[in-house]
Amino acid sequence: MDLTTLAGRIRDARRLTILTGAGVSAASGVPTFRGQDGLWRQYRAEDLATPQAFGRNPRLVWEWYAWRREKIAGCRPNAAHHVIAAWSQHAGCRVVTQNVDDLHIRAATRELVRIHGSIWELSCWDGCAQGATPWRDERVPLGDLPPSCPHCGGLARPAVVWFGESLHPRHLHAAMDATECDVFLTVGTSAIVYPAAGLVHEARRHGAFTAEINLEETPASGSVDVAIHGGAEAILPRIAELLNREPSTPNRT
Ligand code: BJW
Repeated sequence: MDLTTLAGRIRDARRLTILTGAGVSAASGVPTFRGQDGLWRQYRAEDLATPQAFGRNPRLVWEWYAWRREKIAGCRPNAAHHVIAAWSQHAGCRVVTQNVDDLHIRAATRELVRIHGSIWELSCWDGCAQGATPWRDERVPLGDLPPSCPHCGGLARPAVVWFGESLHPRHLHAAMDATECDVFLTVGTSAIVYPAAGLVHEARRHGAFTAEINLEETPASGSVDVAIHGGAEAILPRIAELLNREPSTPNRT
């Protein structure tokens, strides 16, 4: 029943926004942050994804990122990425992801905002002017750790957003803008990391129909119009199938 309701809302929506988190890539084999597979050695993500952790021990943090890059390099987009990519071809659909794995890009998603950056990009930790603009480095393995900035020879960092760091204003603006929509779908995120976790509430304030797809309850579950429990890689294709049964779906201009 919930799936049919949600499919109907998506079909009628002129503006659809999808927020994704690590759960969307779980079926591709990318470890989530807070699941049982979220531990790397004895560290929690929260203890490594901070500027303080990097300042204390850049090599340790880089070893974690190098391990993740190797894992992600062997992963492919799953059915959830492909459904989202297909929907993104329609005008009015926007995708905001917290994921740094770039699997949405590999699935050819349009109108994508990567609010936490990309694990395949680096920037200068030492703050040189040229190295402030992230550069792409897809080498696996990455070579000597920690890597250096090609511009100043200083220390390079992953061009991702760590706890306590601000999102790029352009990304934050685009994400906030995307909360002005008819349907807001939050998929595979634990809904505890801000400002991303606040977007669904913002969308609701703007009058959007809100829905969550997750294996588990999250702090957002009680506030959304529809909370669907299940794997994104199974639920999204079922919604797509319901949409495809209609003659002219989705119905955005
Ligand atoms: C499935 C599934 C399947 C599994 N299908 N589902 C307001 C209130 C309180 C605190 C703050 C606040 N504003 C800011 C803060 C501080 C902080 C914060 O939010 N802390 C909270 C933990 C309390 N936020 C920040 O610091 C942010 N900066 C900021 O706001 O700047 C301004 C500011 C600065 C200082 C002070 C105040 C304001 C920056 C946040 C950056 C987060 N960075 C990371 C690392 C990115 C780089 C990297 O990848 O290494 O982003 S942390 C990590 O968490 C990563 C993720 O993108 C993010 C969210 O995780 P996600 O995607 O939800 O994954 P999981 O593992 O948590 O959940 C997976 C979910 O999937 C689960 O629910 C599963 O059930 C589900 N699932 N398989 C469907 N198959």
